[in-house]
Amino acid sequence: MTEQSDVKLTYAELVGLLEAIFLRHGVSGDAARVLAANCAACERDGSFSHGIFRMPGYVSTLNSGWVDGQALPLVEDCAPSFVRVDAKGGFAQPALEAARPLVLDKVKQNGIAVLAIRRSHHFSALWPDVEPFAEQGLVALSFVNSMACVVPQGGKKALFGTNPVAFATPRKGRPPFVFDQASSAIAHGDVQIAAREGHALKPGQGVDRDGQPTTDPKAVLDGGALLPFGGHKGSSIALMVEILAAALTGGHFSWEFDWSAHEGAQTPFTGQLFIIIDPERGGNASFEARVSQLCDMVLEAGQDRLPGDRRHAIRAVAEKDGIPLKGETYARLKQFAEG
Ligand code: NDP
Ligand code: PYC
Repeated sequence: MTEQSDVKLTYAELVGLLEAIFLRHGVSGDAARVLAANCAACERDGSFSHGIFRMPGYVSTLNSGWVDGQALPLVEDCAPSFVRVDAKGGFAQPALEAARPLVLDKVKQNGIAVLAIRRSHHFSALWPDVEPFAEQGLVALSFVNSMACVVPQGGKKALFGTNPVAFATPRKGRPPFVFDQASSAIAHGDVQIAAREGHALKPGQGVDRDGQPTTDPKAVLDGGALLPFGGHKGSSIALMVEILAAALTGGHFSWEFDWSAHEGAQTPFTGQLFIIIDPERGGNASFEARVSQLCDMVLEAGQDRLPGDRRHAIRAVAEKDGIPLKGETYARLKQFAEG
């Protein structure tokens, strides 16, 4: 195999390579392990806008001093069903890991827990944050705000982040049902990919720096903005995410942080909220079977596929054949890891 030929890595091999990159760029051992697993899972599952495509952004952000890779999250037990975490300028996923045992304990005791993370950087997909809860039989919702690049419906000024919402629930006989979607018409990562690969956006996804509709991803990235999905409805969901992920947690709104002194910084410095529910407390012993039945009905009613089906199909192939990487991408990752 030459450096330029395409390669296939196992999930464990990709995690190891990404972990080495995080460690080499100043991330603590615990955080490097969590971030590497998260990013490798995105690549394995075909979440390409948040897989290894993001590694140069992680590296340039760490080099810029904008994020603290060594941050030790402070977990506070503040009410029977409420956990707060100050991520102290570090990444959100290690903050979630630090809080997980207390959150699970509260769900067990009380049937529900809220986890509010503030002063955190989230640069990934949300499904890896919620899916593990559903694998443990719990229902999980999460909200994160990002950087101001979305104009409210009918507005001119980018105010909201791309603000995704993710939902996960167990279902009988199948992997959890999970959806994970931005509240913008397209994720910022996909605009970057379209610009790199020379694809046009769909009409209704973005505006240029003069507020005029455009399908040119470069015009969106060069002073333009994205639109919410579904007009005023997506705009309200983006607003709700700002309230839950920032106002409620004590994190920054998407327009509030200033990273201009940190050249190369790309990770939004905001907040994240989780709501975790034990469905058994609903008193319906057949909850998981009911979810499965509903999913079947959606397909029977004519929907092509369910959210998560594409990811699981790509995951199954990757688990059998390995995770494919372009040779030049692999070489670049090795360079990040080894210098
Ligand atoms: P998509 O529009 O690609 O997909 C959204 C959801 O819909 C997924 O669960 C997907 O399942 C499902 N889906 C897609 N197409 C269909 C279909 N035809 N039928 C049924 N279900 C379908 O995602 P977005 O572009 O909105 O977001 C991409 C990623 O970007 C997300 O993971 C999000 O978390 C991330 N993001 C992160 C941000 C951050 O601040 N950290 C900010 C914004 C976005 P499947 O995966 O199986 O295709
Ligand atoms: O794809 O919109 C996005 C995004 C923002 C922050 C991380 N991903």
